[in-house]
Amino acid sequence: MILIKLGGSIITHKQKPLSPNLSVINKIASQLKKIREPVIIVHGGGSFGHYWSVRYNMHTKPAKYSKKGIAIVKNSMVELNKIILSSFLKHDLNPYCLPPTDFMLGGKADFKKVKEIAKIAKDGLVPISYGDVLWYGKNKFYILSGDKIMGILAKILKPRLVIFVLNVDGVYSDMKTKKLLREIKGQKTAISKVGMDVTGGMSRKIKEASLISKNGINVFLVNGNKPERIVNAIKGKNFEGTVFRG
Ligand code: IP8
Repeated sequence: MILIKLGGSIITHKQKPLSPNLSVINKIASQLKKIREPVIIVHGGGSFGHYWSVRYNMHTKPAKYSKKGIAIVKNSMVELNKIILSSFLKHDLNPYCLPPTDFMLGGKADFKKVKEIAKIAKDGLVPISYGDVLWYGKNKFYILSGDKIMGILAKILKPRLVIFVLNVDGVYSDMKTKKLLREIKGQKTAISKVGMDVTGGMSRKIKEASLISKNGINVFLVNGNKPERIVNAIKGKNFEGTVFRG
C-alpha cells in the first residue's frame, strides 16, 4: 500500500485565494491511474484552508477560535476536497471521501477506524482525507495538518512507501544553487543540514518525513509538476527527488 500527500502548494495556486490548480490535479490523477497497488491520499489546504485559517487567526493549538471562522475553514476544505474527488472520479480512480472526523477523536486517532482505511483501499477504492479544523473538546478547536495525518496513518498502517507531492523538486541543500539532496539518512543530520534554508512548510514536511522514515518506511518528496515522478518512485525507476531512507 502507498500513502500519498498532495501538498496544498501543488493542488492550489497558493498566492491566489480559493484557486485550485486544476490542470495539475488532473495530471496527477491521470498518473495515479497507472498504480497497481492500494493507494491512500491525504491533501493539504493551500489557498483554501490556509487562506481562511490566517484570516480568522486559527492555528494547530487547540483554542477557542471564532465559530464563524471554524465553519468557513471547514466549508472551504470540503470545497477543495470535492474538486479533488471530482477529478479522481473523472479519471476512474474511485475516490472514497474520508474527512478526518471519521478517524480522529478529541485530538487522537481512533486505531480501529484508521485500520479500516487500509481495508477500504485494499477493496479497490481510493480513500481521500485532508487537513481540516477539528473539535478538540471543551469548546476548543484545532487545525489538523495533512502532514500530521500522514504521520498518524503511516505509523498505524505501515505502508510500503510514503510520498509527499510538492511544488519543488525535493529538499535543496542550498537554496541559491538549488542543489537537490537526493537521499537523506537519519533524522538529526537531515534537519541540521537543511534547517537553515527551508520554509516553515517545508521544515514541517521534513520533520514528518524523517519521523515516518524512522519506522523503516522510505519517504519520497517529489515535484507534482512532473507527476510521472510519483509513478517512478512507486515503481522503483530512476527517481528524481529526495528520499528519506527508512
Ligand atoms: O495544508 C491544513 O492542512 P495542510 C488544513 O496539510 C487547513 O497543513 C484547514 C489549514
